[in-house]
Amino acid sequence: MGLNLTQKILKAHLVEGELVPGKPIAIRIDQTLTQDATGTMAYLQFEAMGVPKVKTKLSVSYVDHNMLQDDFKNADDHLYLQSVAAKHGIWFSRPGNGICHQVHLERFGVPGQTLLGSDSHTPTQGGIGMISIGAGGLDVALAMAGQPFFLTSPAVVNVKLTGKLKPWVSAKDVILEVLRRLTVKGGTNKVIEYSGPGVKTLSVPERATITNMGAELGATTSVFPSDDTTKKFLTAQKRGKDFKALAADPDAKYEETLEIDLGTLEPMVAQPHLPDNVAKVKDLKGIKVSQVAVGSCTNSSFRDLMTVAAMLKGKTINPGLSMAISPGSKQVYNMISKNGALADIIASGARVLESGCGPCIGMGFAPNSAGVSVRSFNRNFVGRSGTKDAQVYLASPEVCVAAALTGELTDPRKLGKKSPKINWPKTFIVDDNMIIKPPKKAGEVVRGPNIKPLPETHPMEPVLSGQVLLKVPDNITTDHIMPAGAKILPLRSNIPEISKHVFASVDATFHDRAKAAGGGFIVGGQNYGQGSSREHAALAPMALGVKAVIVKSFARIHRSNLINFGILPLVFVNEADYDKIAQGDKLTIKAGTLDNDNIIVRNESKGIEIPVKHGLAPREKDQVRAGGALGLARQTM
Ligand code: MIC
Ligand code: SF4
Repeated sequence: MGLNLTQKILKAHLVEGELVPGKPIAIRIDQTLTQDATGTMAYLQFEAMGVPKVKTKLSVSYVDHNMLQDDFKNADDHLYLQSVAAKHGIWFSRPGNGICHQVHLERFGVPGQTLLGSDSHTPTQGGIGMISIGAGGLDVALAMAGQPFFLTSPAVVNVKLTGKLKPWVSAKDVILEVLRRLTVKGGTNKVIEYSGPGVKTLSVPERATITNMGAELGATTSVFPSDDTTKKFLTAQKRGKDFKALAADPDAKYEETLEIDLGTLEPMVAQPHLPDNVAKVKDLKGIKVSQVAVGSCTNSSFRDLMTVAAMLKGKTINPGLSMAISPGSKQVYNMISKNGALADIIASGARVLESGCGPCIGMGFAPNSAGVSVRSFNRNFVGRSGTKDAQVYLASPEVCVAAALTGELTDPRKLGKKSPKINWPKTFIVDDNMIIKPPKKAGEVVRGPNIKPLPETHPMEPVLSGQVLLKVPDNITTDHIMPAGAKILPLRSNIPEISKHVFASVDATFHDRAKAAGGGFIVGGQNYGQGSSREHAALAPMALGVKAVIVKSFARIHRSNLINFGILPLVFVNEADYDKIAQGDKLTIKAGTLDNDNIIVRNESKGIEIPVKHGLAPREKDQVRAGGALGLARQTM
């Protein structure tokens, strides 16, 4: 029987288990990436493992998230990251060089290899045929130390693309259509594999937009075949030697198949406040827009910014709004500046920001009160923009500029028959002057006062008791649990400080109540912990004494992060039992040694018993028992 592309790459990297969907497997990791907001913790953990040099083929540390530097904190983190990278054989992409996923695609991704990144949008590299997976920093640290990555063998969904996109419709509309059909939890433990004749009509950056935002499906990753288009892209990056043709066998089997005729798609948006709340732009009339932003790892490639420049050329941004642009990489920035496109953007009145994550993670350019912001980004969770009551719509660069010019949500097809045509250069401007190769001899690691030691972990107790500190509904994101943004992001390497902000936007009393109660439990609904890979959403609750989280279902990365930090992840056997626990109830959980997966939660306040399951693999049980993966890793290295 033929293999699909996912199976081929996983098979070539399999070190443990069988490729049967739902079964635990372990794979060898060729490359890792970190970014600064998750990287400090990842490298502190890597240092704690005592491994002198990384054991991967390539590890890269990027600085792209924390770039505001409104005091010493971010600058301290950057120096720590640069010095720790040099010491352990890690490449360092300096602040200003661009967003990790965009730069990695340009300079490092290799078809057929595996990549583990401490950022949920690591699957961007699926655009060139890599199996690239987002994970918590600790898992990435373990991969750098040469350990395999453990995951649930995924089911593979074939998205068969036919036809060709019509003018003004672009890659963002493709992934919005997939999100509309599968929803934000539809991809859990699945890989989304694209195939069909429509693939060759999409450029590499367009494919990368689609795989990037596959993260919003909760998918393990997404992947495209590596074909002539990939070869052209890599050759234009002067990396032709990294090319390898890859595709599924003609008789490959998939667990699910979905067909999308690209020619039938229309411009779409994800409405507030979830990426799967998708609607056609033409159906949304008269929505006044107060802000537009084009950038982020989803839509800030050369293709995207050239489209923006062509649409803005000779025009002025609507007086009712403000527009910002953040180029995905120094390469993109440099190219649009050399070919004059940047001048068209500047002349239109758009505000040009530096190359980095910027407004996508609330680092500046927050919308006005109750403002409507149309963004080419990938997440529109409540408050993520920095303004709690802002209404954020996610859209293609084309829809963004149409709004920027007209002042309201506008179908770009109204702007004319022909959409801008991009002239692709034969070669990109390749200049790696902002990437530091690991030196033979490195100096001391620099630790400023913002770098605090890792918090202590404690082995799990067989009986957990305490009160329900918080009860939350479905689809709670890591932005709810551990907000980011300009004020909180700089605290990422200081757990005692950052833990003061846990659940701050949901219940500002959470931190004080958790402290006063000496810890306790969290109860949640479906898809708890969706969104980012930030392990701080587990680390900080752990530091506040959270012992277990009981939910209807978990998002993949967050569940692993809870385990990594010794918090017991429990799932209701009967979802309706969610209603039998209230905030403030006292619970007793006899978890024992975790060998038995039929666990009873005794609700002491109501005098009832509720069955739950942990579903932990043997290795995960050891980790939870030990109070987290780091302690365990230290014992086994
Ligand atoms: C995000 O888009 O939410 C982030 C910020 O890139 C996170 C990582 C982080 O919180 O540092 C992610 O996607 O994993
Ligand atoms: Fe950065 Fe936004 Fe991409 Fe996260 S989603 S890596 S914050 S650009």
